[in-house]
Amino acid sequence: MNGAQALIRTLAGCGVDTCFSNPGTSEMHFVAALDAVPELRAVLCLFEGTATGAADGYGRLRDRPAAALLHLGPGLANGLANLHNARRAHTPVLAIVGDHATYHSRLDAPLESDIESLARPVSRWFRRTAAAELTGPDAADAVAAARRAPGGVATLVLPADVSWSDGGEPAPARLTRPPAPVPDAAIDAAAAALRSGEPCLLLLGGTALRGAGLAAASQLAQGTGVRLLAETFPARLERGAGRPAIDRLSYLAEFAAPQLASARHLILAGARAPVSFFAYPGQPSSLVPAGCQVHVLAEPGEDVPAALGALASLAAPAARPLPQPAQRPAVPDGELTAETAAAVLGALLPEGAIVSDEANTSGLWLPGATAGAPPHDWLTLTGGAIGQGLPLATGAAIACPGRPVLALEADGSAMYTISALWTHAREQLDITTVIFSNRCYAILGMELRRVGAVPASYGAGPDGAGAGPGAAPAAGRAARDLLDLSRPDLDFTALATGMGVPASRAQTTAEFASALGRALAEPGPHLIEALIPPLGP
Ligand SMILES: Cc1ncc(C[n+]2csc(CCOP(=O)(O)OP(=O)(O)O)c2C)c(N)n1
Repeated sequence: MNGAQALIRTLAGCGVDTCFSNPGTSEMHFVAALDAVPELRAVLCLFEGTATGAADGYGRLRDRPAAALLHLGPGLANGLANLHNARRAHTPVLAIVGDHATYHSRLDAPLESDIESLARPVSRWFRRTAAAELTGPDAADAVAAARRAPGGVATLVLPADVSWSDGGEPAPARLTRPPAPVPDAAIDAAAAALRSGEPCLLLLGGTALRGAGLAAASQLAQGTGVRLLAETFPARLERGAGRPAIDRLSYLAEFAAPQLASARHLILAGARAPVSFFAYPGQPSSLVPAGCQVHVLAEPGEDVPAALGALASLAAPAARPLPQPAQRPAVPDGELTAETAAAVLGALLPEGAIVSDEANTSGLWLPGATAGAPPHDWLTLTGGAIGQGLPLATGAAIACPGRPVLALEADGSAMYTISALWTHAREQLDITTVIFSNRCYAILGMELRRVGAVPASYGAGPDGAGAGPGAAPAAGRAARDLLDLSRPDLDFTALATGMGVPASRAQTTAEFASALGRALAEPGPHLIEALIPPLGP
């Protein structure tokens, strides 16, 4: 058995059943070995950012790693932004980077680069396999490293001669230790804060935002009056009718500050102490209010749901969680806007849906409109690196074949990894993509003023059409052009059909509702381009 065969058999034995791949010459023995091991499904992605984002989506749903097969340093580099998002999500991901043969590296052939330096910042574990006999053990170690709570990216570099040399032997799966229990002292300290009589806020993140953690948190809120908030960008939030509802901390510091202002005790459960997404001149970077004491109930790598359960038994033993009632908005009429589109989505969201949310400014109304929809999972942009949504949906659909997936995409973000649509078609994934086509980088139009780059008083000027919100004439033509996606207008229906995804365009709320209804009723991928005005002045 050669090294590549041993590697693939080890992966299959460790429960890795999917490899999102964009191979090159150095991975040809890996590719050739796939047919002998049908337990590992290889999925072709046409850009490495799709492969890594799909592995993230898969891992967020399955809690075990998929692999992403990447070609040397440049292939890894193309996949880094979504590995960054996966790192922030604490997703178990296995990045396999093919490399030149060991003896070839010193010749500095064109694709030679410092793979380790590229990989380290996103990887919690890194190894270069030195010989065919080591591919099995190294692969088993890599999977275990990716799975270790709270999950992360493990990068294994596989030189071509290690792949093609004989002497490989599959290795058994390593035992994965369960998340560490939280020390009693942390639970007692949180309980004391809850008993203090001062205003308390419980900030939830990571695994706290799933069934057991949310139930315990809601029980605490009912029994003690502690306010609940979820981190701004959760990896996976379980929500909808019958589940405890929870608001997320706002992205904009000026909205987040009042959400936190009254707290005298901030209890962290799987979340980090809140900070402003960016620094703004004259504004504080930490969002912890002055005089507020921070208590770490549980770190992301600890058993967060168990800690919340123990705290609930101690501080609110008689209380019960409060389920969100089932309720949907009516389908509105008239002009299609981000707000009416959200209402349509709330009205039609199917039970068990997985939502990959990269709607950005057009997503403002989505949490409210979908709160009482049937139970569903919500995946967000954990690391702020856009281009995540379409790949994430790819991985989620492959992880959960029976569930409908919605990719809610801002147009600018969609373009980064638009080729993921081709994989949606190739694999016939049940993904409905909605493009919120506002034809600008709307958030940057706001940030231009928020960071003080142009005075706050500037609004859209008389010729501001297509220039984006906040991109007022006073901002200057050159500045406005960098935030404007028109000239030419992107035609997402043409892009989608060109990659095998049936598509339609909606200009009114009624058109959007009927297109969405059709797309959700039919299996397989669909795309709807929703033409909406940008948010902002
Ligand atoms: C990888 C990466 N590149 C660039 C950015 C900077 N950036 C943040 S938002 C944004 C534009 C977003 O536009 P769009 O996705 O259309 O959403 P909208 O703001 O219009 O709602 C850009 C370029 C980023 N966050 N991540």
